Amino acid sequence: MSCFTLTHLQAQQTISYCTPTYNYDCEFGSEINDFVLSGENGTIINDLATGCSGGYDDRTTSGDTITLAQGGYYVAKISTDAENNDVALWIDFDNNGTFDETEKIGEGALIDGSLVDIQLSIPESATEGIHRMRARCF
Ligand SMILES: [Ca+2]
Repeated sequence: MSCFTLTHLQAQQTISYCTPTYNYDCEFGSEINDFVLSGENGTIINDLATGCSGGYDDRTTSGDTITLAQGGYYVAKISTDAENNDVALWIDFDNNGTFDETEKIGEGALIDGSLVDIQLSIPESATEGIHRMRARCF
């Protein structure tokens, strides 16, 4: 099993990613507050109590990178401050700057203030390299 390095982070500075717009930003606590994901070789994203910064929060400056394996299954622990929210995650495997439906790696429901396990699945066909991940509440 080969691995690739994933980042929601510093990689791909030359790729321009869209900034999502929101109907509700911080008004109902509809942000991702905590995000924890453990990958291969002890890599981890441990992004806690990030709060709300107007909807979209660019975490690429945090420097966290994580290594995930092709065909691997992982569990992200995610919290929101909204009463309930769904969350979905994507990885831009082809580095084309868009998060396509075929690049969705997981989705689930969040509950106010609780860390919830969200199952993630990395396709066997995932392209090796450095990629950006996006998590979004909706
Ligand atoms: Ca893409």
